[in-house]
Amino acid sequence: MKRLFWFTLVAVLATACVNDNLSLESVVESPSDKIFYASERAAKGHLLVMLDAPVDDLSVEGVELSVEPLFSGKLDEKLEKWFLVSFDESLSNDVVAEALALDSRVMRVEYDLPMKRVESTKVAMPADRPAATRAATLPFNDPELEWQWHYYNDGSLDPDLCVAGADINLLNAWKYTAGDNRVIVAVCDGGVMADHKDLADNMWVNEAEKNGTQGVDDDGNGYVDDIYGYNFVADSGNVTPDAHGTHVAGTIAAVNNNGYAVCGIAGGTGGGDGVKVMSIQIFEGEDGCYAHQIANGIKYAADNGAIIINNSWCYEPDSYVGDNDYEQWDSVLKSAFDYFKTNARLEGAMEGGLVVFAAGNESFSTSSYPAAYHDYISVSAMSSDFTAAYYTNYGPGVNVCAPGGDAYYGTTLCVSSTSVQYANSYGYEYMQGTSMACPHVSGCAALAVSYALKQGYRLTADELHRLILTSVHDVNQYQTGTKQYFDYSAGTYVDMPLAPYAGKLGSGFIDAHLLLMQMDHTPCLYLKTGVESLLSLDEYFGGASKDLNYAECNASDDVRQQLGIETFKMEDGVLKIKATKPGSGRVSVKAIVGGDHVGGDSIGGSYVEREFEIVVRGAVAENGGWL
Ligand SMILES: [Ca+2]
Ligand SMILES: [Ca+2]
Repeated sequence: MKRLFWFTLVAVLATACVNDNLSLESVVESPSDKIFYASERAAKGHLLVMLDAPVDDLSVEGVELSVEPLFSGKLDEKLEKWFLVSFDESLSNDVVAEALALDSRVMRVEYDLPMKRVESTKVAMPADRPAATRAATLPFNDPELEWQWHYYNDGSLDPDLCVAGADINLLNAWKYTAGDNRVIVAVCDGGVMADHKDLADNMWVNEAEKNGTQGVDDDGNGYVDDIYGYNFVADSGNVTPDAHGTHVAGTIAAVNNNGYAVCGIAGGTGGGDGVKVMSIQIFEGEDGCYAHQIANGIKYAADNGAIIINNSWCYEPDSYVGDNDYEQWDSVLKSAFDYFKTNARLEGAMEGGLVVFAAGNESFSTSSYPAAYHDYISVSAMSSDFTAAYYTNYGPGVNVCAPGGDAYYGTTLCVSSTSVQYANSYGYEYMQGTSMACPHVSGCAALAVSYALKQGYRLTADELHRLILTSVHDVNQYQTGTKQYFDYSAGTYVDMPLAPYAGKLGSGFIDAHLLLMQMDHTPCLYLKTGVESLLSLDEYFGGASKDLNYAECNASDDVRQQLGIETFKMEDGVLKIKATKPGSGRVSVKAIVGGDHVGGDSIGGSYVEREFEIVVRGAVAENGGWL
């Protein structure tokens, strides 16, 4: 089905004769204009109805209706208008919908559609693999970190298929923060395995429920036994572990520095300081939630403290032609996201909620919806060499790119993260997909909010959205030539031209370190390891370089040592710098404005000092979009 069927808009023109001399034409809305998402796939026995005011006498002749509010707890003016209208499952949705639409108090009738999972591919663990020999000193002791090229890629894991810098630059970001346990990220996906050895410490825990009475809503939030989140498929506090949801959760917040398995982007330093994952379970085995259940999950996330929501699901492809279309339909899901965007907050750090989506894995030339909607971030996927992953959706609606892995490059060049842990399993595994790229962006967002807490910054969700889309490097220059993948329908390897992806993977690939530096308003200067660079700093001093005298540049002994700095001086108005070790560090440059000296007997200028973050990466292509 290319497009969800909906009733044809029929504007009925009615002519009313007001008096003999005057006739007025008015456009009367047809009842069927109020009906949305009519589909055979919709849930039977209920419809989602928006009423302009609560009524107790909604009726359809010959049908027993039950009408109850669709949302509970705190409501905004839109959510309070939504009702779940139930009737016998043997009745036709169409007949009931059309009868309801005749009631003038009914504003909309929505069929309750099942949502589609953004399928991601699990890739078998390699039986044996050579030891990773990455040169960087890793800050945490988790054994899998060496293999998590998507966090830090120096090109060494595979000389042909890994390119240094195709990562989220996480090691440099971790120098500033690795998380804060006040930040809660909702994972709207299959259930997260809450007792996983590498996740348990970073699960959001509803303490009142954990220490409460089974079968009782101890905290009065409307949900019984919701300890780690809620299972919206089964309407139960029993969140059932799912490999996909657990993998996504691990990328955001697997426990760092516990000597076990993998690292998470905002998983802390091992001291209980990782961000927290809340499981909004919307898939269970083959079963998925309907729209009204997901909508309640989104509201639950906001009401219970989450400020970022990571989504790996979508409407059927091609459901919408654009944002106006999405807004016009004004679905129960959009109402819930509007609520999340407005009501989610973290006291002292962030106002509003950030919505992050996987762009989809159909190799379509547009993002799926709701991902594509401009209020949400839609994430495309790249491989370990910067090229578009063969499955990624691209083009209009896609906002930013992140590593998602590529099975045709080999198992170990997929994304490594936690998975459902059985008695003899590793507890982690490799997967590929935009579902894996998406939590890289949510994880970076969680780091940003953690950094805001640390620095005393206050963010709005819109500011964070903007910061994320601009904390990127160019990915387009790598979309040339072809790469290979296996086409199952054709039964053969095919060449995939990369040019169609240029300019269509979003603003660029996300850089966690750059995101934090942007929050500090600290410019980053990118250097290639072992190469002497000459950098003009004019733009950072107001562009008046000719009138500036650079007095001095400063780097601490620590920074000089960490980066192996061999040259670092101002010469002829430019910074001459050479560093021999990958990493990052803060330096400062002082200039004199309005003279060649400051103070003294003759008229002089004044000092202007600026800090810069030096970022040294290995084997980056010349002018590889870094400088
Ligand atoms: Ca509860
Ligand atoms: Ca770990």
